[in-house]
Amino acid sequence: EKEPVTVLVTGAAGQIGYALVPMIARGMMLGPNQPVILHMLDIEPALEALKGVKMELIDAAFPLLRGVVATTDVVEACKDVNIAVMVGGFPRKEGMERKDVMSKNVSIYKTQASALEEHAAAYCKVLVIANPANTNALILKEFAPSIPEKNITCLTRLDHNRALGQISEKLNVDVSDVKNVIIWGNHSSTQYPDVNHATVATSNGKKHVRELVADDNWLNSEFITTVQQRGGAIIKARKLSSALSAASAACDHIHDWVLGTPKGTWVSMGVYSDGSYGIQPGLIYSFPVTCDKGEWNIVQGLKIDEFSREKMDKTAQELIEEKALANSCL
Ligand code: NAX
Repeated sequence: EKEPVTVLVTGAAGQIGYALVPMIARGMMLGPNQPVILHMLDIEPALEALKGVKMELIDAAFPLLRGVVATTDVVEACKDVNIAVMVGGFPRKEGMERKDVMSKNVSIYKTQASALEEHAAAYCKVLVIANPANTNALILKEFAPSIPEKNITCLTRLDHNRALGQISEKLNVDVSDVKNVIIWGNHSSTQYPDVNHATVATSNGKKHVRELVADDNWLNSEFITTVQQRGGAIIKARKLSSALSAASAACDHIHDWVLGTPKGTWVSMGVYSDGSYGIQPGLIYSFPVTCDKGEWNIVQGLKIDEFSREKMDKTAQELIEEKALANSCL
């Protein structure tokens, strides 16, 4: 039998955490034959709730779950972890300045980066979900220099999946037949959901989404804003932010990273920019990637038209500004 993989979930007493930990324990992140040990970290005010989540995990008798740690001690939480899913952070509250929120998150991500740096297993893979996700990941990278930069990523798979969902609804096709949308840039409302390379598998072979959706106007405006603002629409409807879809996307992200993307398919991940597509190196920017043997690679050579270029640069600009703001908080 396989050795268990240790997965850290920070902010595990929160809403995404509550949806995510059972998915991990069921094998949705690492596959149905991979035993897991869960490390759950939260802060003191949430400790009782966190203990409740641990009780429920025990009560669910998940066959793959080989151990659960519920703690407020960041060192204990990070000990020997192979995969770290960073969901905990400081949320923006009404009336708070952007700089104040950034400053709180910079300080959280500095501390947690150092703990991962010292205590995680070698080659630990990190996924940052907490907002501002791209910039939190960048801070984590700066303060965990021994973790390879290729191992530090942020979540834009939810946005990617939302884009697949919108196309599937529009064309009334199975979502699994829609492939190769792209989310470029920041996990924020400046992200650019791009369908120029997206396809749908049909009984007559593979067709381009642009060919099937006759309405260019919808693709160039409503589709983009719907995906960009989907998070807000969920809050309006649920009075709470996305949780099950975020948890599911987190599983997809790690699943594909570790186990590989299917041939001919790419996914979107926030990764450390190497200058591909003219995006300034040193940002965590969402690109189309394929994964193989536990490594992602940016899909190269896609044609970028003027419409896309402008949107890709605009979201990069926002990340440059966020990076400057984060640096001013150090
Ligand atoms: P919740 O407020 O329900 O949960 C957050 C949890 O983090 C709480 O239990 C809190 O006590 C804990 N926490 C706070 N500071 C911590 C620290 N220093 N160490 C450990 N735990 C800490 O939020 P939830 O709805 O679960 O969302 C979590 C984060 O995901 C938020 O930052 C949110 O903005 C972000 N999101 C990111 C998405 C993405 O696609 N990248 C989509 C969903 C989500 O909005």
